[in-house]
Amino acid sequence: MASTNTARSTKTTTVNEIMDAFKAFDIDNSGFITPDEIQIVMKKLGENIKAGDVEEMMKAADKNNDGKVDYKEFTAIMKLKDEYKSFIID
Ligand SMILES: [Ca+2]
Repeated sequence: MASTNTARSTKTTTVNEIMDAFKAFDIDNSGFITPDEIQIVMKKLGENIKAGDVEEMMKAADKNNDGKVDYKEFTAIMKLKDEYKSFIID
């Protein structure tokens, strides 16, 4: 009888969690997160975020400089910034 090698890895951030967070930010369902959406969602979460903070987040996330954060860029920032994740998921 062959034994199957089932190596299980526990990821800190699952794809589903990232997808949920992305959808939470992507208010108009455009597939992109805009600075406006970041500001709205942060306010909803009770974060008193300033325009400068949004700018900082955009700078960090927007790798191709199109002024929007796509899912790929969002995934990268989520994996990088675990502290963002903790208050998004809460
Ligand atoms: Ca972008």
